[in-house]
Amino acid sequence: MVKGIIFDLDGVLLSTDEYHYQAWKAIADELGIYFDKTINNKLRGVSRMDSLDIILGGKYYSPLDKQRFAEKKNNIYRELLNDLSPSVVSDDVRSTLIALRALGIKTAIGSSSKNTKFILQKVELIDMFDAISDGTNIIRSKPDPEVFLKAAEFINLNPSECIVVEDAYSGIEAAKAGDFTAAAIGDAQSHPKADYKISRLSDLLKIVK
Ligand code: B16
Ligand code: MG
Repeated sequence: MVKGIIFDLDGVLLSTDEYHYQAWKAIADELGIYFDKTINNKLRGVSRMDSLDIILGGKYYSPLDKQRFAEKKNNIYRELLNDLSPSVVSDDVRSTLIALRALGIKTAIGSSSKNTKFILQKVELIDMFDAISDGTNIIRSKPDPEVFLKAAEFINLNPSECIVVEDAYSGIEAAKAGDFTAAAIGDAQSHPKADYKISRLSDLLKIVK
């Protein structure tokens, strides 16, 4: 029986994945490194520093330079986040969260992003979750299951009682490594380990009923 749902943020609840792409593209262009949406898909769910390593593809830069690039990327990203407002949350997302909570299902966030709480506040979604597990409370990012295991712990449920909703290959890997049921949306739909493939968040209501 499903007692809880753990949502990824970027690419699942919001289209902030597009902002991550634009910010990394600016950094890659500045460094003269080829970067496109296919490479960007490899960064989904992956921490900021690990994302930078993927973009740099083995090219050597000092730790200080890497720190500067990551900081610059985050500044560009935060600038783009200024556009966020409650109206960017789709009716499908908002109404699904309300419906799940009305069914007594616990809701949590499981995101690698250190900007999670800032974003949720900006779009006025923060009160829709019983717990938030994000980049600020983990050591290892996806595909390690830590962020989801913490989320389950925060809502006092076992992984077997929770569905993880993910748009990232790394997120599906993490969910399965943690013994969660995995629902894939967007890019993750082609992952062979996904237990469910959904095209919109409200499809979850058919799964839990
Ligand atoms: P930040 P998610 C992930 O969020 C993004 O998919 C990934 O592209 C990003 O690098 C990571 O968060 C860290 O984000 O730089 O904001 O701390 O998909 O797990 O919600
Ligand atoms: Mg994501």
